[in-house]
Amino acid sequence: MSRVTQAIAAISSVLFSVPAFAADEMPTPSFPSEWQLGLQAAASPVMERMTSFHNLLLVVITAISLFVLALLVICAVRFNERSNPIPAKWSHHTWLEVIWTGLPVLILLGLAVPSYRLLYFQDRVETADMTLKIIGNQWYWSYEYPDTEITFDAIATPDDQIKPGQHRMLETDNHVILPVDSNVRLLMTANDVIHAWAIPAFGVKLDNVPGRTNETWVRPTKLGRFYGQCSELCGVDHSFMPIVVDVVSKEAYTAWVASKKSPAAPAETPAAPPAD
Ligand SMILES: [Cu+2]
Repeated sequence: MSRVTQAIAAISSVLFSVPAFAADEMPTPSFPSEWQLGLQAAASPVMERMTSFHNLLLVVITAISLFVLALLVICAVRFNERSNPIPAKWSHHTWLEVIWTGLPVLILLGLAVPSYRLLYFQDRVETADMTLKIIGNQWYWSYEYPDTEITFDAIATPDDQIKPGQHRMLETDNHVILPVDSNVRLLMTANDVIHAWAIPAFGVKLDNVPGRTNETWVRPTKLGRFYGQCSELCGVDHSFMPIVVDVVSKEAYTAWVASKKSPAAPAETPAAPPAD
């Protein structure tokens, strides 16, 4: 390897290094420590598709922006008063107008196809393995597992009770437990005002509206701990209702359900899931 390629490899490994695994899927600090540039790593089929759609859009909007910038520069340089003292008199050009109307329409229609496919893909799941009902309250979340009759609240852990390894303003006393590689139907509602349950790594963000039930779904594809926050301004403690989801193996999930149902079982939640 030449020195140049070695240098490029060294620089890019620093700039674009990603940890081999991320047990905790959460936002990483920005400059100067970790430089999170993109979205959180996808942990569901919906988020995988959202990420690739986002990457497609990024290419398209960058190309359009560069094209418009080039047109502006050409106009500014070639058609200013000094370099073009006698302006042309014509004001219409049929084919130019057809092109600059038709081309954006084609681009937008081209983007609408993958956009609508994704919209309907994330809307609901055909066959659900289980259901999780999520209820927003001022200012905590209630969870119900209708298949197992498990219910609990998840309340934010105050700053002075955060233990080492926990994340301030992202920790709750109870965690949502979900089995990996299972289709989970998510039903959302609220008891008081509108909240929104959001986990970026799952590509889920849906309003919890009092008096109605909204539906979406998630199929967690990675073991680990995933963080989210209420994403609809719901009052003074809106920023203090975080969401923690532990995705565990199907066996660990079954054991957790059994422990919640049996009064003798001491464990509130299973041990931290292994990193994937
Ligand atoms: Cu809120």
